[in-house]
Amino acid sequence: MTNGIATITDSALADFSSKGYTVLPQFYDAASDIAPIQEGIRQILELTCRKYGVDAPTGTAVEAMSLAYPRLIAKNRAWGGEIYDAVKQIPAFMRLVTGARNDETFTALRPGSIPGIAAGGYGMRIDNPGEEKFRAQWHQEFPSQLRSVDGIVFWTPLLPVTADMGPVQIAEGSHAEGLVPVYEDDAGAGKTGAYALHLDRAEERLARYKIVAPLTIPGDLVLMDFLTLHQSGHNVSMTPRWSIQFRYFNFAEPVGIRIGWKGSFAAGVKFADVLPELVARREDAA
Ligand SMILES: O=C(O)CCC(=O)C(=O)O
Ligand SMILES: [Fe+2]
Repeated sequence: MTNGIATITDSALADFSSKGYTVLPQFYDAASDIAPIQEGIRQILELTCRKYGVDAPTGTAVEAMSLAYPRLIAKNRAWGGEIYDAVKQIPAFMRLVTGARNDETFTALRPGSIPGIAAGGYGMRIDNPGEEKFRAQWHQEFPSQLRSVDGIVFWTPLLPVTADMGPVQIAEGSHAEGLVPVYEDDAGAGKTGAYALHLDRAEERLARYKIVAPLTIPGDLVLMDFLTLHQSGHNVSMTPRWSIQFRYFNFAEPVGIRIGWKGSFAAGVKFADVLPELVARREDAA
């Protein structure tokens, strides 16, 4: 342990700095930290199924997330958006996001930093089988979140993630690329905002790194550097992949100070207006 704070081991610190990510098994307590969030989701799904007259099992959180949610969106995809917006307002979720251990961990990974929680940078993903529109393709977190270059993504699952559920793919060590320019293209899938951003010369860059896709269970925490290349896998299972993500950043980082810690898409800001140097010229983009 470092500095007597029991949040992260020296080997995890070294891992994070060389690979641009690390997995902390059971960082959170599945029963006391995660189960109350799952129960909040269950209650919201129960209320929503009742409201729309959808007959689906919501007796347990696992049933609600894995059976009721797909049944609901099979009737009307927009009802899924209602759930997506609702669940991030569950008090137990906000308690997880704001827990002191998160800022202690951030400070251990970014010595001398002043941690901030990226506004609009916290929520839950529901990665549905076969759905491309909201799949996050290869990206660095910085252009879609801004705030500070040395931010860190906190990612933790709400259901056990199996290989066929398309776990997040991470290009190990790819934070070494530094800031990669991006261009916009909807990829023919109606993608908008951060989902429409493409990395400049993605294939050429990705070829340099090993791709890993850690399998995790509730309680496990994946931490990713804001510069690490990562993407959503393809969910080819029958079950939506439910997960939590939030971002911490560093108020003391010079670029963050220069841009006034501005946010990106979720804050209604066009990143190109904040950091024009990050925009790739289309003809350069392979
Ligand atoms: O969960 C995913 O599929 C993508 C996650 C991601 O890009 C993030 O948490 O920043
Ligand atoms: Fe991301």
